[in-house]
Amino acid sequence: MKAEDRAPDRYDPAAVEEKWQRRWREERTFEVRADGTGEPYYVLEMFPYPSGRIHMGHVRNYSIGDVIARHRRLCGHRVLHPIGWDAFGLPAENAAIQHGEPPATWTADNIAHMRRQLERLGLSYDWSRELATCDRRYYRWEQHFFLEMLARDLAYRKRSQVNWCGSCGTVLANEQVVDGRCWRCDSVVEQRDLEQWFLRITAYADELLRDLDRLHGWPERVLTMQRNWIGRSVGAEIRFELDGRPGAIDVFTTRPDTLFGATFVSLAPGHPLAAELCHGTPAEARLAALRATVARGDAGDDAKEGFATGASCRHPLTGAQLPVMVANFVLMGYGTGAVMAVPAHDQRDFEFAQTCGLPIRVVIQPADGELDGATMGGAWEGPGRLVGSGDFDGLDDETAKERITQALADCGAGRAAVSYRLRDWGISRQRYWGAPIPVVYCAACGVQPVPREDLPVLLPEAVRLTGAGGSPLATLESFVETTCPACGGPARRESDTMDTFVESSWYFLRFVSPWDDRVPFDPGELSFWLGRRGVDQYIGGIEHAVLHLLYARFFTKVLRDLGYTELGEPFRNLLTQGMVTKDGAKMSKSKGNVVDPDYLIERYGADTARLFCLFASPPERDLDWNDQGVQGMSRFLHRLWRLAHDVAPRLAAPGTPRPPAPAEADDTLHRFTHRTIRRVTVDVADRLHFNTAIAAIMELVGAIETGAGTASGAALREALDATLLLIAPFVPHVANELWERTGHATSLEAAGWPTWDDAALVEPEVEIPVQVNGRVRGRVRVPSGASEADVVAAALGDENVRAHVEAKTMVKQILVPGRLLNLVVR
Ligand code: ANZ
Ligand code: ZN
Repeated sequence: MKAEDRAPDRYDPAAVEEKWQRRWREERTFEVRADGTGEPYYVLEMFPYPSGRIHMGHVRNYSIGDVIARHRRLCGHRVLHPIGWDAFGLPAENAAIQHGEPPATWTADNIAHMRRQLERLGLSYDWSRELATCDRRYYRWEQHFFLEMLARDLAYRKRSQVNWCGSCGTVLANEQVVDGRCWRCDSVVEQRDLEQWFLRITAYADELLRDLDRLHGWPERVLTMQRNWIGRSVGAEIRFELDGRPGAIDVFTTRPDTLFGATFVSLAPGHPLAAELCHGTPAEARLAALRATVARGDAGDDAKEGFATGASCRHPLTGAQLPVMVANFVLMGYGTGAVMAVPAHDQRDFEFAQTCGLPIRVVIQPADGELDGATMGGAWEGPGRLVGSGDFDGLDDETAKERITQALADCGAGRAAVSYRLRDWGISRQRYWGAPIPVVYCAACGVQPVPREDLPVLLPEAVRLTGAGGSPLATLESFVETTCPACGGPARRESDTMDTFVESSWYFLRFVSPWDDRVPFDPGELSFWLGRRGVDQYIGGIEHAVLHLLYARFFTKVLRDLGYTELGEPFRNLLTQGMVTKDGAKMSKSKGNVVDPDYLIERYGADTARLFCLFASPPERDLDWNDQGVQGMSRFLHRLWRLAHDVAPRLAAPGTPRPPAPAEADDTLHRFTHRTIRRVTVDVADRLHFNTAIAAIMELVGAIETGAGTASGAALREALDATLLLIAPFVPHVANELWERTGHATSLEAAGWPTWDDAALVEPEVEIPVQVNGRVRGRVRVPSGASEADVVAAALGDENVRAHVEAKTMVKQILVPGRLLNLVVR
């Protein structure tokens, strides 16, 4: 034993933790390659943004992942447990603007600090796979994938209305706008017209939706959020010819059954026809005004505003003349940007019709009602039978949907259609600290991809960041000026960078071979760790339910179709952990209620910090910070330490079998040990209920304390070894130390996860209620597995039972073994 390996006899978390962390580092304990024995298991926590310091949310997230990783290793799995840095993004750039420090330096410093913090938590990462997305070796492949997507029309450029956050000075994807505000800084988002790069996620809408049904290991809540976000609607597209001029308005509706109730048609303010129809008319000014309110995002949810264009169109089946309106609640980005308005059966249309004095026609009559357009107080959106609908009268709404759609198809005025809420993913960001988009613009040849051999397009480091609007790279002539790969003439580089969510969409794949510069994913490592399975367990916050988790699913499918993998879904099992709160509020800098993990580690040690995060609440629930709770965990580890040292002299040598005729104290402890092994195994392996697992181990510690004086050395050995093995995933440092100190020559890891003996779970005696004619008259204790005759004999030994059967005739005896005896008498 080396001198520094000898920690003092009092529990000193700092010394113990340093010793084991050094050993794991020196022995590269957690480095794995795709070879050797053991079934592969890939556990991953959502990688952090290197903001500077870790917070309690990280500690919780990574502790959960580490328990799973360490438990699986003990079970004999070959475990891949990597970590990296989601290193591009706005804060680095803002820090640079404020303090003049280059984003690359700021980021590298933060990573160094946070890496040290993670190491101090004793997390069992394979550090040889550490990656940072701002590393050219990483984003080079991202640029490569972008070009492949470009070649397959999965990436494209278009001018469109985009979400603009003025305070972040950049465009946001739809997923990054929450209730009309920026997901990062909470400012109100405006609409701007910009040329942007998009990834065609809508080409995968159907598959993204369909495959949700296969994700049995995902929380129902996340599946629902994704389903709603993709928002598949089945209905019809219907054509309304314009009246007195060429052209037509196509609408998307989910209610073709209400076609005869359409009394006007509404266009989105941004619809090209709206501008065309209003051009040169008094409506032109109103259109401009309405567009402005929509662009500012203050078109309130309740105010249905709009106006008549003056133009009209024709009902496709009746030929009736219907006015064409513009309405603020019709969105350009959904369906066709136009709706057929059915005020009697759509509440928005109802309100709009009332403000504009437009007719309301009832065409669906509910089973028990007599709706009347003149008197109804709101739209009837429910089911019913058709009225006022010509040949379709009397049909129920579901049948009518099909029939009317068919009738429209027959006359060429419509067809069945599916619409998605999901929009293509706008990935251009007018910011510096991101992966350059690898294209150039040539006046003669247009958009040209950068040749593969010229990748990566390096992000230049010497950029002056001022915070003034516009893409910072655009001001750097040495970056922008280039030559066209096609004609050799002068060309300009794209100066926008990619959304950082692109990096996090595929990092879990790159972990299989982050060192490889020839291919993005080493085939052997890839098929071993991911194959068609995907990450076995992914852990992260619910806030990514649509953003990151949807993008990652999309990228996975694209990379599969590009031939890089065989994987259809990235994450087999997903655990969304709750927040860390203090006094009921989310821990956050702005609330000033942050507990610093460093303080916790210094004061109590990493094992205590981990144990608290895992014990105080089940992983999916919020965890409320509690000083007493932390102290309680610390006291428990001190208690465990003392107990191990107290019983150490009495322990039998490791592996000593139980004596053939054990004393009762031995048997009790033996049974308790095996019951605990089973409880903890079920909680950890199947349910991820770490809090109840820890509670069970605590009870076992209590049982060892009770049995310490009476149980044999073999029983104590069995119980203590099991305790240390079961608790090792939670508090690996102290568990390994005590393992070593209690006479084990081989490592705790080598011992493996304990298994229970079913025979030991059998209670030696059971209590059985005894019924006489169906009413409980007594209880007897009998050896478990006792025969019916024995149980009946015991029952008749009970005074009360005997009083109820005496002088009667026994008709029947029914024994439910181990549970109940029923005596039927007459
Ligand atoms: C006529 C109708 C009658 C409608 C009725 C509803 C009830 P989901 O379920 O979200 O897909 N709609 C279509 N495009 C729209 C747009 N760009 N902006 C705002 N509203 C739009 O909703 C589809 C329904 O929303 C469509 O069906 C259409 O109104 C409206 F009794 O058409 B409906
Ligand atoms: Zn050119």
